[in-house]
Amino acid sequence: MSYSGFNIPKREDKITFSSRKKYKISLIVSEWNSQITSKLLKGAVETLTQSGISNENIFITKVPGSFELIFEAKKKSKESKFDSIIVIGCLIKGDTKHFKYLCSSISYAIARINLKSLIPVIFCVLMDNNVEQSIERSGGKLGNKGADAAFTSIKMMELNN
Ligand code: DLZ
Repeated sequence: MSYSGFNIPKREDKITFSSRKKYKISLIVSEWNSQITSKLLKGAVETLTQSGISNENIFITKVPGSFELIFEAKKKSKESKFDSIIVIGCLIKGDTKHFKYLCSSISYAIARINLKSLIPVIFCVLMDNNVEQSIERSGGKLGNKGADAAFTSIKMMELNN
């Protein structure tokens, strides 16, 4: 597997594992390119539950496209119900200028939400040149970025605790 830059945590002890039962996580998922986002979601949920997060503390909200991740993340970050949020989307370059503006506005907006929010908002939005690249990053040769985002959210919740 190619190096993705992500540090996969080693096996955790029982105490670390059980201390995570209390964490509540919001997963906001774009339905655009759902053949990819559903795999990212699966990778995130499996990693969270395998790392000690309870199934009943994982809250999934679907939005139509990645642009709508912004509004939903803003709303959820103010609810004081969650310990972290993961936004999941997949932008694939097309023939119009949508890709360029969606990529920059979504990353900028999620960064701005993080500046104000008291809980971390983890960015799991693929921005690929073609669907093959997205397949590689959603459970293919380059791993599953949903799983990476889940590990990141756990690390950030533990830092923020
Ligand atoms: C319009 C659009 C386009 C062209 N491409 C994508 C994409 O690759 N991935 C994605 O998640 N969403 C795309 N969208 C939809 C926008 O995110 C948004 O849903 C609409 O512009 C409505 O606000």
